[in-house]
Amino acid sequence: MKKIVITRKINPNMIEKLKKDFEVVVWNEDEKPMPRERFLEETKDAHGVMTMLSDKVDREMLQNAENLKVVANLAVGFDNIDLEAARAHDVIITNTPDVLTETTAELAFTLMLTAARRVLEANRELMAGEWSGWSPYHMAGTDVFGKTVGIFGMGSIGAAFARRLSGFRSKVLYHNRSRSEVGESMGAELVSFEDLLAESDFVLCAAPLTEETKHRFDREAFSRMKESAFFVNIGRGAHVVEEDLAEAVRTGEIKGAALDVFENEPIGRDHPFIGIDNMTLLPHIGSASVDTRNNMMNLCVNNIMEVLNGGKPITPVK
Ligand code: 8YV
Repeated sequence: MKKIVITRKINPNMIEKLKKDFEVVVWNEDEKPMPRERFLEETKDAHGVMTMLSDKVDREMLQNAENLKVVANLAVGFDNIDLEAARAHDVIITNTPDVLTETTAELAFTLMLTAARRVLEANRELMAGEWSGWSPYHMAGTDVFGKTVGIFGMGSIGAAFARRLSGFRSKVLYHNRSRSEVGESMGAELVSFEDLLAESDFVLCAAPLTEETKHRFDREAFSRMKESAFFVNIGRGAHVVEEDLAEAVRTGEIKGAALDVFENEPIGRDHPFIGIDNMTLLPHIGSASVDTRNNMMNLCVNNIMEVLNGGKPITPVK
């Protein structure tokens, strides 16, 4: 029987489905990743693996896993995977595009509105019993309606975000490696990175992490943004030089930031962002709706089954 390793607790129905034809090993601790040693040990004789962002599929792992045919990553991003090494070892890599697009765009919108309207600050005040009364500027925030929004990375999530913005009559700018037809069909205008920063009231980072985009949002980038602007990130934490962002928000160089992703996750109380006002921070929940997570898992399972049964992967990473 071919062996499949799953590195987190997933929907039991999907495990049952796999168990009909395969030997399945599941790491059952919910929030803790499978330790590296165990990952290497279990994948040594595995034919298929379902991985999460926290599992490094690198040269060492691929060399060690002699029978491996397919790695299904439970994410649209695949910066945890060495694609070149996978190619060299003839291992197919799949991801979960499309099924998480709308859910992640919703979270990006939630972050933007939450930061703009000071929702967390207002909630904290009320919960602490410190709401002393109404006054004209009490918790007055920033409108999103009619503002200029810049999208860095006009992939499917960027485009789903731009579609939502049409209801807010926003001017939409974008910066991308290439022109995006779908983005432009929604009225978004391609601009340079510098113009995106200088003209936007809200900058959304929705790009995949590459060598080119790593640490692109640094001190200089934040200094180009308006003092009244917000930075929103649902891409990857490593797009940002986190110390520079902390400094920019702390000193009022930009108005605020709303982030779902961090360079080294999970972050703890000692992270430079903790305790800064105007920081809206979420624990990487962009695609975390029950329906979407089930759809992502299902797609991973189907990708593994297709490949191990001699078929073609449904959503291979190219
Ligand atoms: C994943 C994500 O849930 O899809 C991505 O790239 O960042 C999230 O949707 C997370 O990475 C767990 O693997």
